[in-house]
Amino acid sequence: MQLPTFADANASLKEARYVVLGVPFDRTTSFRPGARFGPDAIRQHSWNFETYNFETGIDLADVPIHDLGNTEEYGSAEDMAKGVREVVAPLWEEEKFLITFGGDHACAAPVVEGAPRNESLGVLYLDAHLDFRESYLGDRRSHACSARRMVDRLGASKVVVLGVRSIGRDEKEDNDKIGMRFFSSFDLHRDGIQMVLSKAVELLGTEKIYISLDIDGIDPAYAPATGTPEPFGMSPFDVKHIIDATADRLVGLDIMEVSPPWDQGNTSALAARLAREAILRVEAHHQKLGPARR
Ligand SMILES: [Mn+2]
Repeated sequence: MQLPTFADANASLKEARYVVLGVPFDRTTSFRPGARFGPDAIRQHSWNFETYNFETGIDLADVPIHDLGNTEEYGSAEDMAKGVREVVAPLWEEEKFLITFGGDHACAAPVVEGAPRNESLGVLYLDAHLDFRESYLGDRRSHACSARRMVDRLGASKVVVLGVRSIGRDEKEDNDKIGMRFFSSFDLHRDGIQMVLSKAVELLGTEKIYISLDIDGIDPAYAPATGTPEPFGMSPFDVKHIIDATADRLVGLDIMEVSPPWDQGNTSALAARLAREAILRVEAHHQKLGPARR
């Protein structure tokens, strides 16, 4: 059987404005493995939705999307990071909107590292965990270190974490010195997503925003199929709002840690729907500007 592509990915790479990439790598998962199967499960579920979207008036069948397929398999996280950087660097150069499906969250840092260094780029990092360890289980490329690697690359002021509710003492102490900003899911529940997001975007102050979504940032009631589920999470509506409200400056998105062996389908469906939401909202912004401006 031919593996499914992402739904409505009918354009060639050259024509495409949106490019889907899978990284089937989960060797740094620390609890329940399986995220390596995430990319194909998300693709499969992407076919479950209407191509037409009533909120934006856009039909995804008319939007130039290309599915690059999956990267090769890698033996180590360091090899994975090198491989992913090589795949994504030319896509960043060509200003493609990159949608990357993991894989464990280790797969996200090299996507950001592949971006040109002169970009005014900020990351909204949506996660139950701070992922701020210098190294975890002897691996600097562990999924528990991804936000730290992005801070290494962009600087502490260019990454803001949303939805966090689990922080180790060592990463807390490190971050007290380094100063990456974060808003807990408790802040979000108390103040509302609109207020927290506008603060986060103001703190970043960048022309461009990249969203890195660990699906465990969303509550396990909505997204149970993940490696390290953590109660008290964000709602799918919160994440939809984050995507919708940043679409005018969004340049890419990854969705990591969907683990199909634990899924009854709802987690993959949510991931696929959020990826489609990002394409729809960014495309709606693009069409408003007109084809001459991007
Ligand atoms: Mn996480």
